[in-house]
Amino acid sequence: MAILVHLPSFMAVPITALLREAAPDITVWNGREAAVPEEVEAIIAWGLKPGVLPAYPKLRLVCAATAGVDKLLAAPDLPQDMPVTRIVDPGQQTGIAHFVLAMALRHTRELGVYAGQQRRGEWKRHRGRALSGCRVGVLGLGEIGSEVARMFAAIGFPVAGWSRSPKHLPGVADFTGEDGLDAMLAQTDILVCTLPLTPQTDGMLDRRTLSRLPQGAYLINVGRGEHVVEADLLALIDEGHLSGAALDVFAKEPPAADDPVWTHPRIEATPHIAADPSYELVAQQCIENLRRARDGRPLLNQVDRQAGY
Ligand code: OXD
Repeated sequence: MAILVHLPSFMAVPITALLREAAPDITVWNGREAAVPEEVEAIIAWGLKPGVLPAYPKLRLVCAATAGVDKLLAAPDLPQDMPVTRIVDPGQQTGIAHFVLAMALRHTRELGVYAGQQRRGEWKRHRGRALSGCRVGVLGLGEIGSEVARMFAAIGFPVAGWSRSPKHLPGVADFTGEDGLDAMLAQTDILVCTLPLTPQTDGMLDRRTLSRLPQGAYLINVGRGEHVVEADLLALIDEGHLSGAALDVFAKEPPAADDPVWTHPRIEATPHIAADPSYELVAQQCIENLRRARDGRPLLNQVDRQAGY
C-alpha cells in the first residue's frame, strides 16, 4: 500500500512527514521520481498535469490537499469513476471567515485610507459607516460560506447568502436561482465570493453581474480567481461604480508582473493566504480514505463529480 505526495514542496514536506508518522505500515513517496508506479494506490495533489494519472495502474483514490478541487477535476485523464476527496476543515473555515471579516472591517473603517494618510503625514478624520447599514451578500453557502455568513451576522452586519438551495441559516436571508442572485446583488454593499469553481461559476463575476451591485459596493474574493473577470472588475472600479476589492485568489498565481492588481490603489491583493487546511487533517483523511477504499467502505468528503465540489 503506497501514497504518492504530488504537491508543491512547501506542502509536500510537512504532509509527507505527517503521513509517515501516522501510518508506518504505508509507504509514502514525496514526488514522482522516487515512487514505484505499480504500488501507488492514492495520490495527494492540488492539480494534475496530463500524463500523471495514467502512470499509476493501481490507483484507487485521488485526495485533494485543499477545500477546492477544480484543478484536480480539470485533469483531462482523470477516469470518470476515480473517487476524488476534498478537505473539509472547520479550522480552515474559521480562518477564512476571520480573513474575510478583517478585509470587510478594513474597508468599512477605511483603514486603507488612513494608511495612505499616514504615509503623507495627514491628520484627517472620516465618518465611518455603521455596520448595521452595510449589507453583506455571500455567494456560496457551503461549509466556508456558511461560516463567513455566520460570523458577519454575529457582529451585527445584515447578511444574505446565495446558494443552490436555501440554507436557512439563522440571521441570514436566503437567495437562490438567477432571479435570487440579481435580487441579492441589488442590496449588497460587500459581496463575498466563496463559491467553488465549476463550469457554471467560471467568469460569473463579470460586468453584467457586478454592475447589479449598488454604487460603491466592495468585492472580497476568497473563491477562485477565475470567478472574476478581472478587466471588468477594474473597469467598474475605475468608473466609480465599485469602491474596490480585496482579492486573495487569482486566475494565475502569482499574477504576471504587469498585472494591474499589483499596483491598483483600490485593490488589496494577498497571495492566497485566507487560510490553509490543517496538514494533520490532510494526512489523517488520506490515510483513512485509503483504508476505506481498500475495504470498499464509503469515503470521507468524497466529491460529487457531477456538481464539481
Ligand atoms: C483551497 C484551499 O482550495 O486553500 O484554495 O483549501
